[in-house]
Amino acid sequence: MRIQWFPGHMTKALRMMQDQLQQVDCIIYVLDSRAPFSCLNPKFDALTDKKPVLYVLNKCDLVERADLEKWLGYFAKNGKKCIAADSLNGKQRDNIVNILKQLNAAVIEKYRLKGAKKSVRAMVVGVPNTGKSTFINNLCGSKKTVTGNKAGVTRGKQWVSLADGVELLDTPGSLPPAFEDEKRALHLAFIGSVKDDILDTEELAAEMMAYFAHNHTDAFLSRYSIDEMPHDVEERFIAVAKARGFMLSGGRVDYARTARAVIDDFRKQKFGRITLDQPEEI
Ligand SMILES: Nc1nc2c(ncn2[C@@H]2O[C@H](COP(=O)(O)OP(=O)(O)O)[C@@H](O)[C@H]2O)c(=O)[nH]1
Ligand SMILES: [Mg+2]
Repeated sequence: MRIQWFPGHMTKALRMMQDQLQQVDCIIYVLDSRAPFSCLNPKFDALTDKKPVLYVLNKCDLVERADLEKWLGYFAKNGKKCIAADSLNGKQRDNIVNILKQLNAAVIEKYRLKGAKKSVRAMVVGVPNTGKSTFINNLCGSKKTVTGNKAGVTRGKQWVSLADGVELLDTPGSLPPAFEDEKRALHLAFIGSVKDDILDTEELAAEMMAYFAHNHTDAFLSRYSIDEMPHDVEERFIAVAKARGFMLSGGRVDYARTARAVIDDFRKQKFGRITLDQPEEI
């Protein structure tokens, strides 16, 4: 399945981030814990090469602790500052403010010597739907930015001030203009970082079921009370349609509803806590 989604507003967003780079002291790079590697956008390298970076494995509530630990270890091993976050329920504000202050100690000292009362400014970046706006709202303790469980909710730029001398800049998510690795593109589509409207739902569901033929197979089978994973795509659709009551008259499958159900089940964690990317695969 070829996935490409790089609308004009993403080019604009990247340009805006580049323009704002002079104004910020550091970058907060928000990744989805379910697919941290796929969430790394080479287009952000121009930003992360120039400023200190805090990687945030957001939505950590959606994955197993052991998988999360593996990713935290991976970043630490590569000398990168990385933390896990649950932006819906986490109380992470003080910790993150501290980390940002450590990360920016040199710049804070520079401001202090100059006698300037300046906040530390962080630009929050990431591919769509990783929870950038929710993360910021969580830190602020109020809904300062617009959020939504689909790609492309945040438009334009939004500065938000934290009380403790830290300011955050929310940005719209941006994907790579093209994917060299189809697997990464698929994982982003699975987690809702690619706008669903541009995806062929049935094809996406077929890819998802192919994923389950090799990973977390038992979770898939038990969700739909299937004994054994069918070998071909058609049989898989039929099995799920039967389980969910999506068979039409004459024994035909309602492909659209069946596909939608599989995708929604994945996004609602009905197959459990799944980490799609593994550090050892990099
Ligand atoms: N389970 C869970 N959901 C989250 C978390 N952070 C954000 N979300 C959800 O992810 C979706 C996208 O969030 P949003 O902040 O709009 O993402 P953005 O596009 O990166 O700004 C929303 O439905 C949020 O409720 C988290 O830590 N855990
Ligand atoms: Mg947003």
